[in-house]
Amino acid sequence: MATEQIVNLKNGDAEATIYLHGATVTSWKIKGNEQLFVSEASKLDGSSHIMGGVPIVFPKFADWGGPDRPFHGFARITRWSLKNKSDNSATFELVDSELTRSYWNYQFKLEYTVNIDGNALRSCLSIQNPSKSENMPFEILYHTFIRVPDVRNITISGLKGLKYNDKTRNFDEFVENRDLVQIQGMTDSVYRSTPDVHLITNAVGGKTIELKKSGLPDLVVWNPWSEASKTFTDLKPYDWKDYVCTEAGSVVKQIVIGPGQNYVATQILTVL
Ligand code: TA6
Repeated sequence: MATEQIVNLKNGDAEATIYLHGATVTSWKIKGNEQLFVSEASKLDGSSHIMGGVPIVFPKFADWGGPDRPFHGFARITRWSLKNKSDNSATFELVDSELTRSYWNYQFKLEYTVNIDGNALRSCLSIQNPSKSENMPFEILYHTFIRVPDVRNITISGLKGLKYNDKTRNFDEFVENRDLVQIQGMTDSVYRSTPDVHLITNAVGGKTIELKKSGLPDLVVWNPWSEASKTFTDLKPYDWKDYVCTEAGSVVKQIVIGPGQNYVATQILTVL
């Protein structure tokens, strides 16, 4: 990897670090307290995606055509360019290349701005279709790893009554009946059309994190729990206790934008 590989932001009591590899936010601290989880087993040298922080899933979620196409798309395994930087904000860019077109034959331009302000981390992605004639279909997701003292104690609000597909049960469809979702075993659920705000309780320091989203109708909740955790080479066996993935995205239905159009997907995490 080129020598310049990370960007650091600072604003009062808040700090953040973003790797150019995947434009992945790997650290977000408030008064020195880390709010994101990155596995000690994660590769950080550009040879694979970063296991933790806020990786960007684009243009496809999960498996989209076997080993020849990177799981969760190519945005998280590609080096982005830094376009603008101030103390508390940085903007990154990724455009199509021969390699991206070999996976997915579309022209595109992504502009991603990360901003820290008070207790908030703001991630704003603009997805642009520069083509003069072709529509561009895609999926998008912030694969956010929230650090927690013990995942068994957290709750996630706003999911009651919603349909979800459970990857741990053949991807069958269920309706959520819990007021507050808890993680009590291996969890891999794709909730659709969720509200714009979810609260995650018992995060670092017992605080609540507000996840606010726009342009991102779905929420994926993932934790591999103890057994499956051991099958990931980029997780330590005990990591599962220390994080929950709450992933704001549009993955149930593809977004389609016309020639010259753009789409904006924003996530704001706030420690309340
Ligand atoms: O977003 C949830 C998920 O798709 C899970 O099914 C799980 O396998 C996970 O992402 C991790 O995938 P990764 O490629 O980051 O190891």
